[in-house]
Amino acid sequence: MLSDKMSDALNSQINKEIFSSYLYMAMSMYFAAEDLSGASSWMRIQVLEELSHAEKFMNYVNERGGRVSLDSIEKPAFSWKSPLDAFHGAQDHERFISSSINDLVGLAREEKDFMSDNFLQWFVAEQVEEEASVSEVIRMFKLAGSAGGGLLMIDKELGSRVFTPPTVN
Ligand code: OFO
Repeated sequence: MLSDKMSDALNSQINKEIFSSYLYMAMSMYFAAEDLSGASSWMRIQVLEELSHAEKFMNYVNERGGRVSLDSIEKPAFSWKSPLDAFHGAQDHERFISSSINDLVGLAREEKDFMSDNFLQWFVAEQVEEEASVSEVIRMFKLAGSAGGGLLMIDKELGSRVFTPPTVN
């Protein structure tokens, strides 16, 4: 059985994961408006990933006899200065999520809740990938600079991303 403290912290993380999907949907719409269909599609896949993260947390809370309590979702930004600025926003957000996962692991250890600690290790590894994939896109945008042709090539590359659902337990 989850402690109240752990249950509250996991519920707060569920809200953060759903906010992540909302933020990336807003970014996807921004890219669509900028005629960058590849970047828009990349972000739509990110939306699905985030929802799968939320689902993983919800399933876990249920499995441990906790109660999922969905809270309201904060309004995300809807416009960015440039494609690079949007991906910098995504990078900042992923760093924030990594630190939130680290705090959850810290709490699980403090409470000697080793089941939660073990469950959270999937997210610790996932955040390495999440941060790396956004950093890779930023690197590509920086290399392309403001050249229109380079931007189109990156957009095409981003459009080739496919969604691979993580195993949801
Ligand atoms: Fe982007 O990893 Fe979940 O929030």
